[in-house]
Amino acid sequence: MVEQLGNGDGLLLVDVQNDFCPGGSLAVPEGDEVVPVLNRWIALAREAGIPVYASRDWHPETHISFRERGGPWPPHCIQETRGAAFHPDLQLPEDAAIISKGMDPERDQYSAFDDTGLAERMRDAGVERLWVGGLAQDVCVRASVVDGAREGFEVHLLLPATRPVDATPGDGDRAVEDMQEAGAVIERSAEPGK
Ligand code: VGL
Ligand code: ZN
Repeated sequence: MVEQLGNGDGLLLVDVQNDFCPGGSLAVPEGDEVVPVLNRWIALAREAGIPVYASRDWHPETHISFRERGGPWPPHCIQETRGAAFHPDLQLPEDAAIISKGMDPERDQYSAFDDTGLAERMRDAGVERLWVGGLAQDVCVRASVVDGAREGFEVHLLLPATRPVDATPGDGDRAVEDMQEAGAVIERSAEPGK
């Protein structure tokens, strides 16, 4: 729980992209329901003047994670397509830092911290405590939260601002356990201070 956001806080929105929402090519059930919750956190972040980071999956047309290449996923989030765009209702601040990942056709990057320079950028901005939501809870959110904790940030998972793809039933619950074990605080309320 947090009373107020301020100095030392940062907000990370993971992969809130059309392809991960209903109607998208790798739709997360109820994935779009994270958007209004995250919009409230974005508003709080702006009031507090804290930095907002938004990662995006940004794949070339033939990516190693795609089924046609033996990977686990249908093609998704192909660079410059509508599916790769942020959800249209997400009120991303103009000065939000965009972190693209998954651009190497031969390698996947689930974590927003994997070889992106994000941890250094956050440290340079004075971030110590990180609030994280987005998609998918059991894939890129999980990897980003675990890495963020390993990088030494005090990571808080905004549970109502995430949804699992649940490729195997129970993946979401297991991911939450993994994140907690990695040292993340699991926030079960949709609003700060509650
Ligand atoms: C993701 C599956 C494949 C994610 C990315 O953003 O959670 N999931 N690529
Ligand atoms: Zn991907």
